[in-house]
Amino acid sequence: MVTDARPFEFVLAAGHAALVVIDMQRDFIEPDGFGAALGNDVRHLAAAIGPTRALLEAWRARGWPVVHTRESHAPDLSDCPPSKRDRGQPALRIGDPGPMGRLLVRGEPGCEIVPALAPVPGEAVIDKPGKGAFHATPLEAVLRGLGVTQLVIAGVTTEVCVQTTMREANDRGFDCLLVEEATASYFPEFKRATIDMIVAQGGIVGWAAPLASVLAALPAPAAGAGG
Ligand code: TIU
Repeated sequence: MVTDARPFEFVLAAGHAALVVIDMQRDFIEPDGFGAALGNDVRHLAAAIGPTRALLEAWRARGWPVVHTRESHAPDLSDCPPSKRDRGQPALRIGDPGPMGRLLVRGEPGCEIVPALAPVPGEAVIDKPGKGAFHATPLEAVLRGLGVTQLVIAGVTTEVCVQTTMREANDRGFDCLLVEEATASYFPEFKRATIDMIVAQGGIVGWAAPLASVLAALPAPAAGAGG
């Protein structure tokens, strides 16, 4: 049980809680990617890498399900609505060539997950054209197929793709726990506000908890589980 979760304790369903790592891609975290092209200070996001890595190691050691998502588009941008590509006045738009390849396009270096968090064989990788990870993806079917009932969430950014995905998951009947140090925003005040609104009203969207209390709540790895 995660005892100091907000708004109250979270009872982890051993083996049925998937770790969902949202969009920890070079395009959001490193300089010269999509996040920077939108005018953001990307330095705020690196802090989430180490805590997310700790969660990955814990889940892998137990052989529990891990899912990674990537916000990404087909090379012909057929899955990118013009409203998304044309919005605002960014330095570069989705699909434009940048120092890490075409922004948010599948197969380009910038679209890849940062090396420290790279998926390992057996972990699902969901390419998502939207902010929410359930929109136009097989994520729900993948989770149901794995017998998952809970999502433990890490990733970026807290108020955009993380919050959207948690709301989508909530409506589909998954209990969601956001790990506070494993998520980040370009705007620290938005991270704080997002966590507050997730846990308000008796957990209207879900739970949030510190990394240490999540790790402390995990059962010892079974002999032979994971890697
Ligand atoms: N801009 C921003 O904060 N986020 C995104 O565009 N995508 C994700 O959050 N993954």
